[in-house]
Amino acid sequence: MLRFIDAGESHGPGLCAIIEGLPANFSISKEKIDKELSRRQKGYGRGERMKLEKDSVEIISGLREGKTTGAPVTMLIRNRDYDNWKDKDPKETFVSIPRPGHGDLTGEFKYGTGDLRNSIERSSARETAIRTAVGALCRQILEELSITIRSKVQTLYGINDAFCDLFDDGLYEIIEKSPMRVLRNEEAFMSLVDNAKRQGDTLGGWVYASAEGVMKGLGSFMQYDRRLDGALAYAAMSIQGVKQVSIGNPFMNFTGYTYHDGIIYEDGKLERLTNHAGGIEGGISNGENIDVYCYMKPIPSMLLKLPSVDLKDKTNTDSRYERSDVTAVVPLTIVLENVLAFELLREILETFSRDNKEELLAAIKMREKRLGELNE
Ligand code: EPS
Repeated sequence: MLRFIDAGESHGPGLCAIIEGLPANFSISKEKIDKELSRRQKGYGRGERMKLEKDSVEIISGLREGKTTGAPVTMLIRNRDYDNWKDKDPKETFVSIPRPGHGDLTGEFKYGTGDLRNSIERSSARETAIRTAVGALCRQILEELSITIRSKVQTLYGINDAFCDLFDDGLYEIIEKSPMRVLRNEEAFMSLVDNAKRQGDTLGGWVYASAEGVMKGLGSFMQYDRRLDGALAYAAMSIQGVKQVSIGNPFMNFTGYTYHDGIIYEDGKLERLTNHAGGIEGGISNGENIDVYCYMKPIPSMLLKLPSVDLKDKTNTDSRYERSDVTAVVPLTIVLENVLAFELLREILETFSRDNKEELLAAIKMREKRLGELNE
């Protein structure tokens, strides 16, 4: 079983994760993980914090000579901003007015520490840095299995960007270079961000990620908790700020006849004429691209004030402002890619359950052989 646990606070010394269940003998590059961390930090609409951080991972266990050994891998990302926080007086960082939309108040309902700062620190989307690192390690194993994951921003505040095939290299190059990670509507999206910023407001939107090369037969309909779509939706929904998840494009309007993906036999393979199902039928991957769309709500920290209550004396007041991004849809694309990488590797190991690279590759080959799709 592949699993991980992470820890760390937004303004504490750092974030860390322990991943357990990785097969042995896979080469892992720290530089590739750092590249994903840097992709996550880019994007238009980010606040001041990203100017302070320059995320980089330290791998402190589980690799020997750059390869997995089967031992738990421990990763650490230090918070540069910690230097600005470590000597602060707890009275200075104390918070008693919850920001609506954040975990400030619900965290206090649950943990009752008396200082909302504790909820703020752990519920922060800063945690997505370490989740990205975990996925970035897993996607290096996926690469060896010829699985690629790509993403783009699809909508911002209800405005659409063009739909496109993310595996068209020419188009994807444009998306990768765009500060909004869009194909066509970069200027319109950037001016939406500028306007929201001027007004002290924030924006949400949909992002789209797709995985190409995922083998047939991951997940199962045998039990509700083994369905691949359920697992991916759970993982995507657990990213901070995500409120909706769709497997397959949620912006289309179909009848049964126009929705379902016709089956053809071509080049020695069973394939589909379309992929409206997003690559999953009956909770099992069908070999088409796995398409996941996520909607992120507008960020709840904003200059505009919302009604709130000072918990010290229960007086009605205005919400407090904490430094904030205007939108985090751009980093969400990268987080989603890497979250999906972890989940897909977990599902692969669930299905093929092997302890090292050679045995895993052999097991996958055996499946392809049964399906008659092995090109030897
Ligand atoms: C976040 C608030 C901001 C974001 C942060 C998530 O941080 P700060 O409170 O330090 O200004 O920048 O995101 C990150 C630090 C990151 O690495 O993505 C929040 O409240 O969720």
